[in-house]
Amino acid sequence: MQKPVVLVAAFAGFLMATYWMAHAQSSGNETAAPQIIEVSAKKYEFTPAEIHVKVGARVELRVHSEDETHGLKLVAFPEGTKDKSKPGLLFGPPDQNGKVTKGVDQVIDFVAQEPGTYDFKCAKVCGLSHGKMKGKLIVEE
Ligand SMILES: [Cu+2]
Repeated sequence: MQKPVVLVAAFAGFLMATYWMAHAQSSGNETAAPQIIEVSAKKYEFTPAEIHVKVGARVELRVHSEDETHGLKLVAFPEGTKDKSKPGLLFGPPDQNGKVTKGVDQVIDFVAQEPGTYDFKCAKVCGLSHGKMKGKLIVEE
């Protein structure tokens, strides 16, 4: 039963290489000051529910919860994309995307590399209408 382990290891290696390459490409943007966007979260909506940024912008979303713990999770690929080799959004610390810590504002840092519409949703099951708690990030040319 060696094979599955080898496959998993190979896949993990592939993911790390992909991540590293994606990151290497972004080094030109690292020094630019981020565009800070405050987002408030409460049952069951984000405000603003639609966020517009320009392509190439480095963005910092600061998600503050007004009632109980929520979290914002952004899809890295634009709606309708078939090419999953290069994410349209490049996250700084990727573990912050969708991370939820009670009582702590969430900060998500990314570079908007490709124009398109990116869905986001609540990352924590917060009640009956949790599934409806979502929004859109629109990256404009
Ligand atoms: Cu929720």
